[in-house]
Amino acid sequence: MEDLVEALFEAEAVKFGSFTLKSGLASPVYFDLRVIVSHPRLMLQVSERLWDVGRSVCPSALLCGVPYTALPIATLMATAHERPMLMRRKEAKQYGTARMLEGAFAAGDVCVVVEDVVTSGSSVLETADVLRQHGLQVRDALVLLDREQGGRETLAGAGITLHSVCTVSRLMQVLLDRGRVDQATVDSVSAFISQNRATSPPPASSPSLGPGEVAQSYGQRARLPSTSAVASRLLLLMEEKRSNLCVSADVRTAAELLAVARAVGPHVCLLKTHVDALDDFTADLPERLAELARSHRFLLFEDRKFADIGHTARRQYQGTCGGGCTAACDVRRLLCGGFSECGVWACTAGGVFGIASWADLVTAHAVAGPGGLEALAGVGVPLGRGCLLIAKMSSQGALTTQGYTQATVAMAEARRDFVLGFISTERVTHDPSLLHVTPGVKLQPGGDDLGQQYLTPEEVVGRRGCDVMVVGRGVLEATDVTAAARLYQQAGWDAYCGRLQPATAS
Ligand code: S5P
Repeated sequence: MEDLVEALFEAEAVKFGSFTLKSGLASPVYFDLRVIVSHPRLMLQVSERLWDVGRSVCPSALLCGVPYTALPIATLMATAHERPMLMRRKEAKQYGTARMLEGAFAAGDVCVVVEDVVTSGSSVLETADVLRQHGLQVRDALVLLDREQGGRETLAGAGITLHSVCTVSRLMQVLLDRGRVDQATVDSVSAFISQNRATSPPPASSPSLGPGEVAQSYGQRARLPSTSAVASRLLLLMEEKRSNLCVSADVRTAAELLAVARAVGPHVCLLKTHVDALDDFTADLPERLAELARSHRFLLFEDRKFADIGHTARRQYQGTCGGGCTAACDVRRLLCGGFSECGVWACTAGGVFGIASWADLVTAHAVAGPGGLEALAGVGVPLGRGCLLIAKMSSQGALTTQGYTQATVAMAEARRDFVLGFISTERVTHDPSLLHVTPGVKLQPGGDDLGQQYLTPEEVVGRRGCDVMVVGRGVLEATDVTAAARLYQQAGWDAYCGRLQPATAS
């Protein structure tokens, strides 16, 4: 590695002096790895060192170099070791196929990102985003030089482990030991690096976080004229309970669901359910859940993800009626479209789960267009219910692309009486009266073997400015579920307080 550092210095891939960076900052050091294309031996050395670092971490992964500098490096690694690679385009072709990714792959394949220098991590993230949008799993990045300016941490927050051949501190030490630089240069570089640690940027496609959304407390946002009644109820509850935690109670039986509700109740603002995944749903379960929700002060959130045409979605959302009706009387009347008595012959309602009769919130996809949402709103609004539209999913390869997300936001804006916000891994609007509820959260970033991707509470609430974090297995798989919920509650609240202005932080 020492010889490689010296060779980079000789090839002027590392320079010292005064350089103006793209950001406008004056830097005493400059790394330009593009020059190595003129030094074939050095290119080989660089690619072999990256291979040494990477081969044990990702034995059979595809390789993808961040364009352009890392493209030839990844190519050398791929050809020397017979490892297939992918090529990411920086811009879509104007003719033929509009592919952003070239090469053969299948959804679920693992791909490692290769980069020359990492500063904030944003260029690795951009490439990782494209790979993930194509269904690939990205968990590792190989880099020649880590500038130690926050990139490692940012990438970890996005579930990517950075493996570097060398850090700037190590490089400076080698050059000092070999008499290539003096101590004053080493000191000025290390001062520059520590004073200019990049903070994690919001994701590229996310609106930047302005004072509108992040500097106002939940309580302040609850009182905005544009905040819907349901959003306001939730925001006030969050402030009162000091909790932005939603536990996703993904369990098998009704007894387990009630036990989880009891255990996490004091620590959550929302309890999320998938009642259609229970083995033994019975008509009395919603009322028992509602009792716990009342006593522990949380809202019930059925994650039904409606996605059908309006006519079908309405039937799925409305309650069971005609004999099996479990809804309170006034609710039943509403669901029955005004009939005073429920009866199979008269009732338009359907669905054994009776979701509208008990769930304060539901989720819906925008994919079916406004008709689906209209139908749901027709049922939910008179009952004082709310809906979260799914804007950006947490799973790898999710098809919630930027255009789709924008259309979802537009649909939400047209039904503000029903839509209180979004399910999204990042903020998709500046509007502080719309909530961002984020699944895929764990204290340790990473993922599962089916494409779920986890970010930390600090990343989701602190950096990305989301409002509620959804935690399932992070809590449910703990030996002490209550203690785990308390831990997540604290982590989420700390992240929220950290992002507020000092004047409003509590
Ligand atoms: O994009 C999404 C949307 C949702 S609602 N990604 C998700 O993971 N979810 C839900 O959040 C998912 O259905 C599950 O109930 C929960 C995440 O659970 P965990 O165990 O992975 O934390």
